[in-house]
Amino acid sequence: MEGLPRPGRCLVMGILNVTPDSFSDGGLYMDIRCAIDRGLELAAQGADIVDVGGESTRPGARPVGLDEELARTVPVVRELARAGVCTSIDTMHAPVARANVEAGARLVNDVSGGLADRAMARTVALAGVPYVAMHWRAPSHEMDRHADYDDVVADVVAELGCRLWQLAEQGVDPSRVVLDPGLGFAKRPEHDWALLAGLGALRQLGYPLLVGASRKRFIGAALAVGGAGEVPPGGRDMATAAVSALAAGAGAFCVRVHDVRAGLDAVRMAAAYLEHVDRDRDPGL
Ligand code: PMM
Repeated sequence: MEGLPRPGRCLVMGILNVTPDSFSDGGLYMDIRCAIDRGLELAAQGADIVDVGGESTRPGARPVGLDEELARTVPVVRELARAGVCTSIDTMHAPVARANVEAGARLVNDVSGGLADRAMARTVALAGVPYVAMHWRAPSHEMDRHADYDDVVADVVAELGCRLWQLAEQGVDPSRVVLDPGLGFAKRPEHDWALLAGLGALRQLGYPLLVGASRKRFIGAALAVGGAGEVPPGGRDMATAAVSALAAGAGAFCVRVHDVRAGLDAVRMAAAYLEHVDRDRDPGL
């Protein structure tokens, strides 16, 4: 996609949460210098994009004010961009997206797909940068109450299709849109697995797909064996890499991960695998 690296394989987006309360790295990079160093480290480890976020979206999380979100993200994005790192801004708020694009962010990653802030579509259209529109139903503090689906894959395809239509109406260039099924957002583990297994159906929409599975609860739950409780977030990186390989093997355009080294190995394996797939025998790939 224009404006983003083109390594010839699924992209790896490294996660950098400048928040006190994200579910797995909250509080680690609240200091701006620590956050910048972490961003540089992710880039050195091979992240194609470093995704900077200043507001936690964990289930139950409360919103932060715009000033706080700006203060957490803009200095980090500016410094990383200055150092030549391709950065994205993870925000639901148009003013935060705008300020970070001005500071050098090359992509806007909006977990609400434009639903949380009606000014987002126009802002992205004017900025002319790639835009990740994720499937979203409700703010974090109430999203668990919205996890009802008839057929989660069909419902997510339909709801994203509706988003695409509205984004195009507001001037967002379709060639700059990346879609995301929104794993863990108003989804229970069985929904996350169905969406992962249904990436082929999502690809039918005709847009590149981003998959954000890293360390999420459905992975911790699947790792729990023999009645043991969920494996905590810090113990989910190898399993996340396996999921990244599955997603990239199913044609994902980008995976969003905490452990960049493992994620990069995973997408490289998927690329090697896909090179050997006989598309005449398996036209779905
Ligand atoms: N998940 C989180 C935050 N931002 N962005 C996209 N596009 N897709 C996701 O699945 C996603 C996201 C929440 O997780 P974090 O605490 O690891 O950032």
